[in-house]
Amino acid sequence: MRVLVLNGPNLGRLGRRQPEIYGSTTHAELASLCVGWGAALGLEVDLRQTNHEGVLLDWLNDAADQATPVVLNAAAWTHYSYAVFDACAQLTAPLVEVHISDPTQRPEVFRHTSVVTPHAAEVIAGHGIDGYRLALESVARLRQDPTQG
Ligand code: CA2
Repeated sequence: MRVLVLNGPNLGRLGRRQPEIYGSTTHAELASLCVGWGAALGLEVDLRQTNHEGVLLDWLNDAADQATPVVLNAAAWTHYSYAVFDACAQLTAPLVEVHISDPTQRPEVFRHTSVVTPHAAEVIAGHGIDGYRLALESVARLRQDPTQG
């Protein structure tokens, strides 16, 4: 089964800035970790990152049309993009929301709201890069028992 892992704005800078919040793993390293974690679960991972909201919307629309499960870290768009909210609402296969930090525990109040959560079968936050492994496990679990979403 194919799974889209979609990363939003600035996540391409992983490992280069703010390691105290986001760790020292680069985005390229994250991509290869996800491919390996996915393979071990029988999932074919297609990991992408964009700084352009319309590009993310196109990917989400394609996932909706093809009933592809999505692991989504919409980064800052999580907190205010009603376009991302509407695109997530159209998804037909499981959506798992992931964050490296736990936005609900951070001091900026704007991070305490998520437009993704209402559509997510599961939210994984605050586990660092390992959260992506947990999210892929969640997709694999949901594939076996979609009622547990
Ligand atoms: O914790 C997360 O995964 C976030 O989605 C990351 C977003 C932030 O806006 C959310 O509140 C929580 C920010 C992504 C920026 O990523 C960077 C990575 C390395 C260096 C600088 C930024």
